[in-house]
Order: sequence, then structure tokens, then C-alpha cells
Amino acid sequence: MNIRNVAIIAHVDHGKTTLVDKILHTCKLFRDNQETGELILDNNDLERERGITILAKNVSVMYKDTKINIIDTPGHADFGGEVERVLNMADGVVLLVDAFEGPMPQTRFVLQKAIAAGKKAILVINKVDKPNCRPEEVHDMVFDLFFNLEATEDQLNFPTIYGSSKQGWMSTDYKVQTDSITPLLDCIVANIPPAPIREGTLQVQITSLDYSSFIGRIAVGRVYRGVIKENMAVSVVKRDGSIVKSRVKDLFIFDGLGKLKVTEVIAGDICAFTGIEGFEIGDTVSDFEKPEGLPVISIDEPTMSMLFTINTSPFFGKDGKFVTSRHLRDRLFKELEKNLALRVEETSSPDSYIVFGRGILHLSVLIETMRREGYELQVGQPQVIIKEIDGRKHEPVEVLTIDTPQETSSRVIDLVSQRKGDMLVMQPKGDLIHMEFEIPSRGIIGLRNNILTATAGEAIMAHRFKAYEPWKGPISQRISGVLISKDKGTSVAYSIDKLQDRGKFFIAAGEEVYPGMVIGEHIRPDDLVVNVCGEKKLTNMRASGTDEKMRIVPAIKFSLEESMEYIAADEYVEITPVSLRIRKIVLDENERKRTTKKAEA
Ligand SMILES: Nc1nc2c(ncn2[C@@H]2O[C@H](COP(=O)(O)OP(=O)(O)OP(=O)(O)O)[C@@H](O)[C@H]2O)c(=O)[nH]1
Ligand SMILES: [Mg+2]
Repeated sequence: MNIRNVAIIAHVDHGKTTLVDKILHTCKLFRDNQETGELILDNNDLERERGITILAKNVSVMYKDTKINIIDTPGHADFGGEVERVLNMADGVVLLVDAFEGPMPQTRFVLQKAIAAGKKAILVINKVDKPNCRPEEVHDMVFDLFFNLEATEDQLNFPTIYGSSKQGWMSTDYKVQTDSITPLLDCIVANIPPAPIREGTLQVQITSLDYSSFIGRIAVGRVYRGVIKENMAVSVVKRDGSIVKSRVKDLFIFDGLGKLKVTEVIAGDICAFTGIEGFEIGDTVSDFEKPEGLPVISIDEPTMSMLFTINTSPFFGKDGKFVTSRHLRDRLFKELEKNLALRVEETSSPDSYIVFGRGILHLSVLIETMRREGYELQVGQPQVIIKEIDGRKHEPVEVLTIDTPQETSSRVIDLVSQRKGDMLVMQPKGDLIHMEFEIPSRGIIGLRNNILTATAGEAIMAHRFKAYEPWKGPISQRISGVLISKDKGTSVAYSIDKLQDRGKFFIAAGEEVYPGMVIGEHIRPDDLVVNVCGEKKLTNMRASGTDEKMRIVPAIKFSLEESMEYIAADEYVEITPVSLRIRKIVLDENERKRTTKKAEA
């Protein structure tokens, strides 16, 4: 059979999943009257809600007489490691670039990986339906990018397709709108090399995994050489070269959105299989008698860590089903089975674990999933991972791009410079200013919040790990102190109203608070303990205190990620299935003062 294996790569939100959806539709996967909705591929709850892809996914379509295996990849930088691995299964890539935005940090990263791996690329300039798009300019920018990334002569000769995934059309000329995406499919068949059918003994490298609550872990990889069969005895060559005898159980190929059980899969095709106990990414499943491993593939190292601990707030156990250290431990170690870039380390306390991940989003997706499952937990301030290189302290540095309206650019530059960011590029982009910086990862934590506030939500920001570089010195993280609740009780509008000139509140009237809980941001740099539960002399007032004359500014409600980025080193985010709260680690005011004094001494 004639097979093409192609990965779709791009910066976040440039339209990969939308395009794969359209390809599935076009290839008549769906019975005509079947309602499928959009972005059927982003199929877990979090992916749907956020409109982002978290895990790379395989689908497969028949186009004319060619089978096209398509790998949809995540565009967010935290999941970049996925992209690098799955490129292993592809013979070529479709590089999607937004016709307005042009190449972004993650475009560069994924293209660099594809070029280094010797893959042939097709460029798709997507979203040409956008009114202010600039397809020709973007084409030239991408060409320069290929050139700068040292593409070979052959790679530089990439074909370009223009179109709109959303409207469901692709064309060789952006001025000539078509009525389908088949020009892209034709381009894939013509330009991506057919998967070679290598004969000989079996070699399949496990590059990715699927997880099913019924079956558990399912290995996914491309048959590099030979034939894999169900119930076949095999030798697994591990990363360290050791060999484990095992047996393949069920075998599948990808078929549309799902999998189809088959008895054998020949070289060139992508397959999924069960039966190999305790496999790891990069293992080669090979001939039983004559095992031969394929070159090992690299797995991304974590760049950030956070302390995960059980909930110890006075409200512990109110909302959650799983609240003990045993629960937390089991859940975290279970996650390691499928979350490839995650690491968990024990601490001296059985209640706390240090969890290492690829960034705020990577960790927050885990936390959000856990809270939905009924867990209660607390997390500490995210820490970037510092390394000692040649006896010097090094920290992760990232490339940061910000596009913002002209009139806000100086405020943006101020904010980035305060956090040790150096500006590299500043140029107009449509009616926006495009800026590029190099900034320590530490400086990016909490930056998004400030940038959005400073630009009334107009700025578009993206960042991507660049390298470990020498430590850039201290960065002051949060400029303001916080308002802390003095009492346990229910907040009262009257009391909040009276304190409004002291800062901004994170709680509204009628919310339960406890001593040591962070309930707002102080206008001054120090912390302030306040009473929002009403005062004794007001007992003749109605408790809810809905006085017409009060105008309380609506409470600021942080998302999980915003809370994680907001907290200081002496604070936790408390997470339950129902609530998100910020608290001081030490709840008692006097004890907190003593601890701070001790720390200062
Ligand atoms: N105007 C316009 N919008 C588009 C087009 N293609 C996709 N979009 C929109 O862009 C947003 C992101 O699309 P996705 O397909 O989820 O992007 P993605 O590249 O898969 O994103 P990640 O998986 O998070 O990296 C959605 O709101 C789409 O509706 C297009 O051709 N034109
Ligand atoms: Mg996607």
C-alpha cells in the first residue's frame, strides 16, 4: 500500500487541529448526517475548554488510493517535547503559519527540529481569510527562517499552499479561493516521500503512548523495518541497551479518529499495540532472536518545579473526595505512567512532593485534571530549575515575543526590562509593534498578568525556552503586598467597602474566609492583616449588609495559572474541586512574623 506519514506542526493557535478536522471531513470519514462539531480531535475536556491541543494525536485517512497518517501536534511551548518525538514517525511535515502573525517562537522551534531531522516540509499559509493578513510577506519571512535554520537545497524548495482551515479551503494561490482542501492533500501525496517498505527483521520504536482507562498504556510507533504481528514474541531493546523478552498482544492501526484491530502491520505504517509490560519511550520492539535497537530519542528535561502538598487549610476536606497524603502520592505516581515530561520526587515529609514539569501550563493541566477528579491539594510557588555549569550558576532563558498597540509599547518594555529582559527586535507589524526579547524564565512567571493589565488585554505574547545561561541576578517578583484575613467567618460587604482604599479584593461579600488566607492585593509593598467579617459594633446591621450606597469593586478572580504565577514564596495556592484560594503557608500572624524574622536573620 501507498502510505504517507506527515506531522502537522505550528505555533500555538495557528490552526493545526482545525485543518486536521477538515481533512477528516473531506475524506468522508463521517457518515453524511453525523454531527461531529468542530475540533473533534481535541477530545479531552481540558483541550476542548481551552481550545488547545495538549497531546499529539494520530489519525488516518484514505485519499484516492493513498493512506495518509496524520499526526496533530500541540503548539504550546510546554508541550514542545511531544512534537520532537512524534517527528520520528513522519517522513515530512506540514508547517502551518498564520497569514497575519507570521513565524512565531514555536514556529521556529518546531521547524528547526524538522529540518534537523531531515524532513521535507510543505508550507501552509493559513488564515488568509483574516482581513489584515499579509500572505506574501509571511511567505518571505518563512523562507528566511528556513534559510537561517540551515535547510538543505531540497528542503528550501518547499511547496506553498495558501488557504483557510476554518473556511475549509486550500489553494496554490491565495487570491484564488477554492471550495475544498484537496489541493493540500494532492500536494502531500506529490511532495512527501512515500513511506519506505524496509524488509528484514522487525524494528518498531515506541515514540508515543496512548492511554485508555480499560487497557492502560498502549505503545505507539512506526514500523521501521519488517512486519509486526499480534501475539508475536519479541525482544525489547531498552534505552540503556539491555534486552527484555516480551510478547505483543493486541495490534492496531489508526483508522479515521479511532483504531482498527489488525493481525499484522508492515514497515512504513504507524501502529499501536499492547502487551509490552513497563515499556518506555524510545524502546525498540524487535526480532525475538536477533534484537537490534534504533538510535535513542531524547526526552525533554523538566524546566520548572513546584511543591505539591495535601490541603492543610482550615477548610480541608470540605469539597474533595481525595485528600490524604496516600491519595496524593498514588495519583502523582500514576500520572508518571502517561505524562512523559513529568518527574516526581519525594521530600522529607510524606505529605509533600516536588513535581517537575515543562512549564506553568504543563503543571496546571495536571492540577486542573486532579481537581476535577475530586482531589484537594496545595501547591507552592513555581521554581525554575537552576543548573551548575562549569562551576557557575545557570538559569533557563527564553525568547519572548510581544505584539502590542504602539501606544502601550513603552509600558511593555518597562515591565520586561524590570524582569531582566533584553530587547532584540522592535518593528511594526500591521498596526501593532512587534518586539522580541531574551528574558530569564523567572522573569516570565507572572508577567502575562501585568502585560495584559498594562495593555488593556491587547498584547499578544509568546515565549519559548532558548538555553541555559549564566544567572542574571535577582528579579523582584511581586511589587505589592497582600491583604490577609484576620478572622474565620463570612465576609461582609460593609467591611470590604471600608477597606477598598487599601487595595483590590480577591473575594466578594458572603465568601468564607480563614485567618491567614490571602483575600486581596495591598496597595503598598508590605502585607496587611484585615478584618472583613464585620465588627462587633455593627451587630445591629443586617449581616449581609447590602447597603444601597456601597459600591464595591468586583472581586478579581484569578484562574489557576494566574494564581500559580501570583503567589510569593511564603504562600500556597489551595485547590479543591470547588474553590481556588491563596493562603500564607504560616496562617498564624505572630508565628508568621517570627518565621520572617528568623529567615531574615
Ligand atoms: N480566521 C481564521 N481562523 C482560524 C483558521 N483556522 C483556525 N482558526 C481559528 O484559530 C483558533 C485556533 O485553531 P486550532 O485549530 O485549535 O489551532 P491549533 O494550531 O490546533 O492550536 P494548538 O493545538 O493549541 O497549538 C480557533 O479559534 C480556530 O477557529 C482560519 O483559517 N481562519
Ligand atoms: Mg491543536
